[in-house]
Amino acid sequence: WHMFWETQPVRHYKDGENQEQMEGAIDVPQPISDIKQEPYNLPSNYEWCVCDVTNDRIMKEVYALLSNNYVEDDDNMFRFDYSVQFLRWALQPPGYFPDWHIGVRAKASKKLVAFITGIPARVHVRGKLVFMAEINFLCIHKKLRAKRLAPVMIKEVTRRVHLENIWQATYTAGVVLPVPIATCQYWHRSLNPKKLIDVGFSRLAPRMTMSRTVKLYHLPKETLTPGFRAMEKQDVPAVTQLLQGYLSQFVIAPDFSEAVVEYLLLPIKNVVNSYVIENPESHIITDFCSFYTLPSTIIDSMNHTQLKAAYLYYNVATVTPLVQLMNDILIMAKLSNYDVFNALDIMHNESFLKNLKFGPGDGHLHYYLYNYSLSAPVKPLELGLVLL
Ligand code: MYA
Ligand code: JJ1
Repeated sequence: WHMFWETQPVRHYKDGENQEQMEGAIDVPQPISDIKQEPYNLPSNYEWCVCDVTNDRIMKEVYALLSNNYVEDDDNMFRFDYSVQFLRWALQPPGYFPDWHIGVRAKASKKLVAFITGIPARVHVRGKLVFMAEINFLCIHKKLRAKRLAPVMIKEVTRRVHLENIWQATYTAGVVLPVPIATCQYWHRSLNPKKLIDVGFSRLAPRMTMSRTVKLYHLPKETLTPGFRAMEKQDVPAVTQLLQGYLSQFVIAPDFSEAVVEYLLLPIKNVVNSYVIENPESHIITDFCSFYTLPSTIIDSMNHTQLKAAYLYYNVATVTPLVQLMNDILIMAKLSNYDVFNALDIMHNESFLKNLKFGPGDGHLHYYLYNYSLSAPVKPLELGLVLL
């Protein structure tokens, strides 16, 4: 029973699960003049603030809130540790709205106790181009949980998105809400198996020794595909073309402009790594792959405090086999000292996961749309969208 979600324009479990559904917006847009002009009311001890992500002092507060209170695995052993640099990058794509970076502060102490963000994005949904908000980083301080603050924050971000004449949103969560459009699984490829086992991220397989395990996950010291190199600014048009061509086959996929590709995919140290394959003769860019950096805090560990994880971002293989491209990106991540490489079972990822010794994780990621109903659920392999 979902007291809040029942009231929202999302699919509900009672909606004929077996019947055919309409496809498209659930509620029609309101006239902008009908949208509530004032923020929603918070409990009286709290107030709204806009978190200016360009301000170092404010980003330290956001970082402190998230690094201590954001998403953990099912056994509370690891917690996402998004860096300030990463958050700045994720929250300022072309056309972003500063007032979609919403904080809640205690009135007396001014301490930041909750956060939610939106960024604008153009997303293709079964061929239709839809202007959306991507909602992320919803976080409430552990001491303020279960007080029904999340619904107020979601309504407030919704109001601010509506004020920009945007009526749909997409978001992902580790929890099941009404109603996922798709449910994906995380897969993990050990790069530093000894550390992963030491900290309880993975286990020694039956009848395996540590030295056999280290050997099993060993990777070459350099990439194998001729022409593999870091993406540069001059590659933006070619990479945009590759992505647009590749992503058009998926039911849900971002509509990437050159400006967005330049912003999201040009390498930034410890934030996003992108590579291309440039044909040594023709100099044509034939393939592309990328990952982003999202470490986790190891919650109670003796020897280690942080797990360095790479997450597969976007990939396009047109000439090089996808497994070979992925093998090269694993080599790059290993050379850059990442402990683990994570990927979802979306797009064509299934085709290389087992081959390259990824194993299934215990975490799932559910994808959602707000105010948009799909006529049928989507398979993970029909998803072409990665949220940060
Ligand atoms: S997903 C990451 C979410 N963050 C975390 O998991 C961090 C750790 N957890 C927390 O900080 C809190 O537990 C949160 C809930 C903040 C998650 N998405 O205040 P409450 C519903 C949506 O008493 P708390 C991400 O960032 C829950 O079912 N709803 O609960 C994407 C219940 O409603 P109902 C959620 O535990 C976020 C109500 O909240 C989530 O103190 C997308 C309880 O509220 C969740 N992850 O706080 C947000 N978890 O009674 C939606 C619980 O109905 C965006 N709930 O079951 C929608 C689109 C908006 C824009 C639209 C524009 C057009
Ligand atoms: O990282 C995750 N699981 C790990 C650690 C499990 C620790 C015990 N719970 C895991 N490890 C096994 C690795 C092993 C390596 C060798 C091959 C076999 C596998 O499974 C999981 C994902 O699997 N992560 C989480 O649960 C974190 C939360 C995920 C939901 C994210 C929500 C994001 C919302 C923002 O939009």
